[in-house]
Amino acid sequence: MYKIFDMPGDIKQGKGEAVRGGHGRGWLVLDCLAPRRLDRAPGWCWGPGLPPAAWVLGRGSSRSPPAMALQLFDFIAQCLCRFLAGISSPQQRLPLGFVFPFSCRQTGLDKAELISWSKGFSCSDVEGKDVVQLLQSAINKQELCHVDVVALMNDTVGTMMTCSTEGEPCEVALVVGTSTNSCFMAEAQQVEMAEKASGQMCVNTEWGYFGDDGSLSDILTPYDQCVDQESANPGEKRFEKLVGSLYLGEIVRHVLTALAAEKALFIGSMSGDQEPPALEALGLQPSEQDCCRVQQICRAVVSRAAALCAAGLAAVLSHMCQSRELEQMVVNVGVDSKLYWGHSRFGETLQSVTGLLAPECKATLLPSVDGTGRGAAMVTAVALRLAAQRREVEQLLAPLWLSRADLERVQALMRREMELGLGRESNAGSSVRMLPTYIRGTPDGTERGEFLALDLGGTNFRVLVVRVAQDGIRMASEIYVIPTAVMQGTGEALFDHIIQCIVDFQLKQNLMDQILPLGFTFSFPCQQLGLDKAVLLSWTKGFSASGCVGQDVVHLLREAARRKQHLGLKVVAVVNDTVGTMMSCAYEDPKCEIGLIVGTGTNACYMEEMENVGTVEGEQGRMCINMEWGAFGDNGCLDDFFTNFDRLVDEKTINAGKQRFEKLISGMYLGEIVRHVLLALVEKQVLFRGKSCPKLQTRDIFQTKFLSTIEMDGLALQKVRAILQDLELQASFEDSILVREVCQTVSLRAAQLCAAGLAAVVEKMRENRGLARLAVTVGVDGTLYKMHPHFSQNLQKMLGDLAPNCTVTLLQSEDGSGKGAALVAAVAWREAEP
Ligand code: 0WK
Ligand code: BGC
Repeated sequence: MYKIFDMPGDIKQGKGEAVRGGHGRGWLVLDCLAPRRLDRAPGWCWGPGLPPAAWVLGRGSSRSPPAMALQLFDFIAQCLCRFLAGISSPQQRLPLGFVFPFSCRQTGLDKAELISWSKGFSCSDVEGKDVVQLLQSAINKQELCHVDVVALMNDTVGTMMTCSTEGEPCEVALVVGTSTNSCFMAEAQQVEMAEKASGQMCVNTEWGYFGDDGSLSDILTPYDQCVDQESANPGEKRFEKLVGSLYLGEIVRHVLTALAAEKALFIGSMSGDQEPPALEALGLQPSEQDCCRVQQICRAVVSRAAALCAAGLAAVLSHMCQSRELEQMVVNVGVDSKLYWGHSRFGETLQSVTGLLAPECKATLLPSVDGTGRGAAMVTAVALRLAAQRREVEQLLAPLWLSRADLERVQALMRREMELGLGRESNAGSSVRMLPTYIRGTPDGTERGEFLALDLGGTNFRVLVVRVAQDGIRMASEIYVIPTAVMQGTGEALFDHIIQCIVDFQLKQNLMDQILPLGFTFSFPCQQLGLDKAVLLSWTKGFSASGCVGQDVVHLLREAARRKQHLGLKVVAVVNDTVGTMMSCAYEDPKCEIGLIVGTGTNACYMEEMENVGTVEGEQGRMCINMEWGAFGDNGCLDDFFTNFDRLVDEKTINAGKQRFEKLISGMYLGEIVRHVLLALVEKQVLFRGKSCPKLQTRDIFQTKFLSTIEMDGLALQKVRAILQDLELQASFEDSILVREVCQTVSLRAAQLCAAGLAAVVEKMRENRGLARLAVTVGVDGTLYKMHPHFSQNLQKMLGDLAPNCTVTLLQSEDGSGKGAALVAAVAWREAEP
């Protein structure tokens, strides 16, 4: 069973005009096994039937195999050339639909890999190849550059579409010609190979192979065994060899031979080794009785073929009826069959036996008068529309696709901004502020004690108590919400709120009577003036509390404690969340010398050589630098990489023009970028049928967490539709796929940009240390990094590509930076002790 494709809505309704080839539009249909009558179909059809030579090219020929494939498709292209020379095709571009009646693994309307030849075809070097590609390159060789192969389909599908156009939707098709096959509209959720979880999907049964597993052995006669043994593919296509007209004559011949050998036929008119068929023509003098018997045998063979077909058809119909949970099912079956036309008994037997075996299904057999031409034209028309839509989508998404060169450029720009940021003179001109943290080393395991820690700046505000002991670290914590009104109110209110949470926590933890050293993770850009002194340079991530920028945040906290008469507060260290994360992970892995946050915001810190830190006195040892890379590009150095979608997002933020790198990467913004891309696709009529979506106009309605869900592997598209339904978006299957592609595009860009930034850092550290190879660990935290199904892999992969001389381990922080803040407090406390 091979999935072909789902029947897009408009085919189902059989929109006539495409078929009628309205407005002079035409499609080329190539039916490589079609009978001549096809040229009656509207639009351009052609099917001269390939000369046997083309079929067997490669069998017994001395030429090298590859040539064979080329020869077949060259031959087809030459015929097409002659055909087009004979007609004046009005349009520039000529879309071509290719009816290819062989079993193919189809991965798109214009992508189909040949699984195996049959019907005597055996051109070498085609199996396993994309047949559309082979045909297109042969056509291009004929300088037919205006012909595009836009769709390939099995002849059963062409038949089903053709019979559907006559206003009678067909959901099953049967081809009984040289060989036999069928297709039907299956319930998508039944088709495991397909992702589609709702609606229907056309499935090409390739029932010719039925019985190849021996399941038909009890009905195969010795005559069938003979025909199979003598065929080009013994043991294969057993069902086909019982039904297809390529074999029926042979079956009859073997029956006649056997009967003649048993002197039950042609008594006295046969010489042992003469072949019997076509009686007189074969030099036989058949008696009246012989003729009757031969007729009987022919009828028996054809009736059996028809009955077997009916059994197969009944199986398909019952399956459809059950999978649709119907008592009764009325269905039209498109039939393209020489036997059907050529042999009255065949049609009758097929109809009656089907009715017998599937009484719950009322099947109307609709013989296709046009073969597959008309249907193929329909599919080609849809393929064309889908291809045009695809071009629209690619045009719109292209600015979000970053090439390797783009990312190397971002890496180089980051490196340059880092160098500028470290320079005393050049610091002001850099968008990456490279803030010294006064942290000179990572934990050495001797830290001890009990500490309070605050973690402000991420999704949640956390208060923690951290006990650092010989046997490890134990923590207890509580999460508190910072309401938007407080985030964007006054500084006093914000810090008062923080103190209130601390008091609540100490009460709950029974710590009110203890004065514990406190480490404060404050995840905003601060000019650190000492371990416990940091001046806020600017707010980010939606915070804008007044009266804080330019202030020492530790002082603001102490003031609030004083206002709240909470005298038990002993702030000994304030750190950025990147630093807290690095310290926390370094406690587990001493090679951890970089901290990375990809959460609401994004940022990184790393251990820089003091000799390179021009903004701080001293040449010895190292110091942790908080890069504040979120602001990378605020000086315009990244403008080439900003798309209109990014500009639309930035314009609506409370810090427009700021944190530009952050707004390409972090969780606060990815959902918004996706929302704007979706709106643009709706406007281009390639999403949600171009219907306006009021809810989608709402800012922040498409949350970044949706990306993590939608991009989850194996997530049924039903789930994607459910998310979109919650946004009052009626998404089709195609819409859901497109929405997922947009999410993947936006999150991949974020991960790759992050990798470019990190590559600049590790490469600098490697050069700093004059190493050929650097092995380093990066402590990582942040909801986006932790929750997104592919972010970390995409980051790791691109990092490996951009910094091949560095072995970078991304170590996910489990306890957040609160633990890191406590470790910094422990070091500060130890050093402060007399
Ligand atoms: C957890 C850390 C915290 C940091 C946060 C970032 O403990 O310091 O600010 O990760 O991730 P977010 O919560 O913004 O997703
Ligand atoms: C802040 C950084 C912080 C990062 C991650 C950014 O918006 O400027 O200080 O490290 O978010 O939370």
